[in-house]
Amino acid sequence: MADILNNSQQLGAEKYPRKSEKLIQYGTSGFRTKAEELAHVMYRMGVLAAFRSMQKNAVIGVMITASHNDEPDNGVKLVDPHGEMLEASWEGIATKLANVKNEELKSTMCDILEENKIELGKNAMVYVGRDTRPSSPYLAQAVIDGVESVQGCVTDFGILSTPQLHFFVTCQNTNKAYGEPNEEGYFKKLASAFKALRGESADNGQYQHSLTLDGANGVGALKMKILQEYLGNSLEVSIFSSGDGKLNYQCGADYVKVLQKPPHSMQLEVGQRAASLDGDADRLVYFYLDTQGKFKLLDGDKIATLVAGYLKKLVKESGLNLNMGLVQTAYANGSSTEYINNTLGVEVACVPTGVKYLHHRALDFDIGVYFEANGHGTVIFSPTATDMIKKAASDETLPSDQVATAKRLFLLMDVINQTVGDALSDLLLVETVLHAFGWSLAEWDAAYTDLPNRQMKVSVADRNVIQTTDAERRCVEPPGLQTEIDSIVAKFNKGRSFARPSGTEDVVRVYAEADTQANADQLAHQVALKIYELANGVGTVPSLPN
Ligand code: G16
Repeated sequence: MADILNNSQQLGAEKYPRKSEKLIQYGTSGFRTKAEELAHVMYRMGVLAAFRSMQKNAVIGVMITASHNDEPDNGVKLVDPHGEMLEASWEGIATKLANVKNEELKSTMCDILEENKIELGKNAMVYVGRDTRPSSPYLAQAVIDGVESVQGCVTDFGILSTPQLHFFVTCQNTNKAYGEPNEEGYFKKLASAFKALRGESADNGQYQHSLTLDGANGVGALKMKILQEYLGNSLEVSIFSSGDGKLNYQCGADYVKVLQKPPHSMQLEVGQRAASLDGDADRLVYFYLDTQGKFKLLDGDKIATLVAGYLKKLVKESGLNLNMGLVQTAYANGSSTEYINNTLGVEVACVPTGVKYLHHRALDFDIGVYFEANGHGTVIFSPTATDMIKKAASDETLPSDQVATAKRLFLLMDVINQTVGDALSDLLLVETVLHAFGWSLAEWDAAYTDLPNRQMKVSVADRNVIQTTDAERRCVEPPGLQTEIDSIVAKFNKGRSFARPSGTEDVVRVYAEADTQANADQLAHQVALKIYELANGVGTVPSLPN
């Protein structure tokens, strides 16, 4: 054992040394920063993934991506046995291992093994995937070296979307009950359920089966091309930003959501149905131009309400007694929450940012729908719900229309990647619901009108000086900041605003909504200025959005 750890420390120190004293934290979605600062973190996360695999006696995933961040950034996150994000208590372990001095690597590894009762030498298997960033192959090699340094085995899947890796891990750890742990298994499962749900006719009412897709110049564009082969004529997708430009640059779901405009290179016609993926294809937003040529965004809140409304209808028609809940974050538009409560009649829960929190809360329901406003989310069915739907779908004693609806629900479960938010699977889900309702995007959009809103970023010396509570809706640090925010908000009709430190970028994020766009902009700006003043702003003073 000592030999293995000695060698591992030596390789780490020689090939992937920690070169700076800068602290790096396991954040909203793993470690994220400039790619050149990450080699030692990757190596150490390879080691940690192998330890976690030994502890759980299951496959663990490691994804190398910085998702929506700019191309020079990169990141790494670990995927736990059921395809979920790494357990919270291990985030602290990961942060510790990533930050110890080179010469403390061995003793820290020993501590981790001892404290978690892990037997070094047990089989370890780690699945590795990476996005399309130029820095990703080298960083993936660092992870692989880390796993192998403690005698773990690796399956290197090369370029994958983040949700594909989650899917593969789940498939393998369920002995393939969830599907085949490879690309073919993934595409076949999604596409065949989608085609079965679509039936004979690809069009229905106002719904036409052609879609314009912004691939963010990332892995989503590559994978959509493959998915299209499995979809055949059931859905025609024209792909923009398919890899000819820089990743996430003037395109992608984050650009479209935050700036509330179409990707730079896309010329839209009135009514044309368009969607954007993000850099690792786990987020999805839709958009179109209305009859006045005005840009209209259908974000994660709109996707959640569309999907929850449809599922509620199917559950009712199938006669099954299943409860449903919808999980959001503070970024959810106030109008969406009101619509879910008052019109859909579905229970709403609010949790901090990060799919790990949403997923966890969604487990409390028979059917848990969770989406962040940025387009990251999915639907999960409890084992009881899965069982009941499966039984009803083949229960000959039930009326035939109830059986048919249960069959639909059963197929929908296969279109949905329940392991994590998945833009490609979510896209097929949205297309299925629109097809079933025979809706254009305008008809979908008509359910409720978003309150005008604005997001801003503020650079501060240390973003951790902002501490929040109440699912990030209120600041408790620095002292006095929340009182100031409250008095600014009070000046605006329908005003709401909050600030929180990002877990993926070195900024503080500000969200504001109000009765008009001008007021939402003003509100966001005034709160941003207050943060700049009270939380040691650095660089350019935030300016009014234009
Ligand atoms: C990640 C997380 C999301 C989160 C987003 C922004 O998305 O998976 O849950 O909403 O970061 O987080 P923050 O505001 O803390 O920076 P992605 O798509 O970048 O992986």
